[in-house]
Amino acid sequence: SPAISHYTLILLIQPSTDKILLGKKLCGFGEGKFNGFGGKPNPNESMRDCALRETEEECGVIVPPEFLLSGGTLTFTGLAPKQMIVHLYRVNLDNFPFKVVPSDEMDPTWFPITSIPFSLMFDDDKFWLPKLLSKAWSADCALEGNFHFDGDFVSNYILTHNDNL
Ligand code: 6U4
Ligand code: NA
Ligand code: NA
Repeated sequence: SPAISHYTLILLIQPSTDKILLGKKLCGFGEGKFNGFGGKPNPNESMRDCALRETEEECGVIVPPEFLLSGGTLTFTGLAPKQMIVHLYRVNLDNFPFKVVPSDEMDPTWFPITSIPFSLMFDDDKFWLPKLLSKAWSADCALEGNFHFDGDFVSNYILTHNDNL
């Protein structure tokens, strides 16, 4: 069976302005795409600590741990030889003061929640992100998404995904 790599992905929402802070990836995997913040845990680092560290490193936002809400997991297969498990988190930025600082990895950009640039994001995002952003969402309705990519991951073609996100 393929190796499994774990990642974190953090969505920063500001309900008072109906906006989301996304980062334009300036290098590496998915360069040029808009995405949430996150990455791989360091050895012996918990997923939550990874999420807090990556958010600060990539956009300067220091999230108090109590405001990091678990949003479930997305599993990506078809990315031979490895399978990816992405641990989702949602943060409400109205709950604490913060400063946005661009990094070498990410150019942080605000978007209205009503006009998220899905055509400039990973193709799976349009399936699960609206559910994580909905007013009805709460930490006890964790998403469980399964996506299977066919062919070349750069062209990002989704063969199948589950419906019970
Ligand atoms: P390495 O692999 O050592 O460069 P790191 O720099 O920590 O790790 P990075 O920034 O490349 O990792 O992490 C990938 C980020 O992209 C994570 O936040 C997970 C996220 N991600 C990966 N596939 C995704 C997909 N299909 N849709 C999505 N986010 C994805 O929305
Ligand atoms: Na990263
Ligand atoms: Na990293």
